[in-house]
Amino acid sequence: MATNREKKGVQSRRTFLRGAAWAAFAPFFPVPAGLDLLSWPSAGIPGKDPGIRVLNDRPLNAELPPHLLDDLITPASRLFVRNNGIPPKQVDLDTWELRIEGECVPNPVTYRLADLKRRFPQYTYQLTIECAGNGRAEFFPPAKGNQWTLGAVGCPEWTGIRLRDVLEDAGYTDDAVYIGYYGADTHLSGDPDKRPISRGVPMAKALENESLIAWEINGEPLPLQNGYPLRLVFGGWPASTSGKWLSRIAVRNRIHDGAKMGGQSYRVPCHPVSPGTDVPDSEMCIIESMPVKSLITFPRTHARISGEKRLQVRGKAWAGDRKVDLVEISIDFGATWQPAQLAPPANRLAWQAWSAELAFPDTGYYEIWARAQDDQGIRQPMVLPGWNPKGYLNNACHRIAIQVKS
Ligand SMILES: Nc1nc2c(c(=O)[nH]1)N[C@H]1C(S)=C(S)[C@@H](COP(=O)(O)O)O[C@H]1N2
Ligand SMILES: [Mo]
Repeated sequence: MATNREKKGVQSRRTFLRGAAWAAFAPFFPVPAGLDLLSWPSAGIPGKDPGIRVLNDRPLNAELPPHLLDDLITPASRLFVRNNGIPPKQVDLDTWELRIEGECVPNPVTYRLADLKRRFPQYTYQLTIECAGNGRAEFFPPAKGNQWTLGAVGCPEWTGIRLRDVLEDAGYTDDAVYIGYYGADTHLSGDPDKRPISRGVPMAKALENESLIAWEINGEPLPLQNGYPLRLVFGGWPASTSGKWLSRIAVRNRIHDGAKMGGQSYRVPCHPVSPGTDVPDSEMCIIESMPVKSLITFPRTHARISGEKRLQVRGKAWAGDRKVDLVEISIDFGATWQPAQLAPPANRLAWQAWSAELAFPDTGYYEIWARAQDDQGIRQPMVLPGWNPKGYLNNACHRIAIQVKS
């Protein structure tokens, strides 16, 4: 049975559909190219691309349209923003500290930023982070929360130190199960005792080579909205694990129980449910590695091509902890597929560039579909995958619309 809250959600979605807000759905339901309904309101977030689309301003949440994710290495200006609370107003690099503590740390240690930079070897990796709610807008019955379409994903180069090196330096006991982060952002309510979010990962993920405490994106300090001056980065896992404005890490002897670890947050039904099911918290399981997915980043949807009936399309593909083995393209609604050329990742957990030369049999309207497959043989679904109460893990194929003119 639908709760009142769910009914309200459905109602507001209906109102939404009646308005000009169809634009938000265009990436999923390509409309005839002659009708350009796709518009991404300009946002004006300092340091961000003017094409960024703001979903919410308190807390700030903003995504990029797929054609602005065309860079192999995502520029800081084109990295999405997902805030649960309010970022720190003032950051003083000289006094910023990171404390390592928790049940499994007998002697808690506090490091200054300068100590971290001086004492530990530095690494740079290109790592994909994607919000687990990316694609939420497509679920029906609708899921509450930011109505992300396709662009809450990015893959910049991150520079920092290994979380493992710092944990080993601090020392932890062998009953460690999980790490949990705490950031310097504040709860929307203003209550200093409440955390906007405090998540983490199991020790096995925490100790991987690519699990970083980072202070740079693409050789520049992190943008304020993306966690300046210090954040965690766990490539391939829900980006909610990559704690921003990092000030504390607890090494826990149980699954971390910070804000948004339990209930319905970043969790999906342990067993598949029919759309609209009210799932009790006890039946919800934590999301770990993200599923295989791809984007078409060139051309943008509604492009028109003329002259030769050929087109070079390109995009990105990623698969959580896994590698992508194959990307296939269809221009006939999935009836036939052709393999794309697929580049290897720059390193483990980086997205992979693909491109394909398409030849259209005729002029007219086409949809281009892209479908990736991971190294375990798992492909993206063409339609919306398993409905879940909070609308996570939508990895359906990306489709764009184009018009081929003579
Ligand atoms: N301290 C803190 N860390 C955080 C968040 C937050 O609100 N506060 N949001 C999380 C979520 S849900 C996501 S998807 C990513 C987004 O990272 P980005 O804003 O740099 O793209 O940060 C994660 N880390
Ligand atoms: Mo997220």
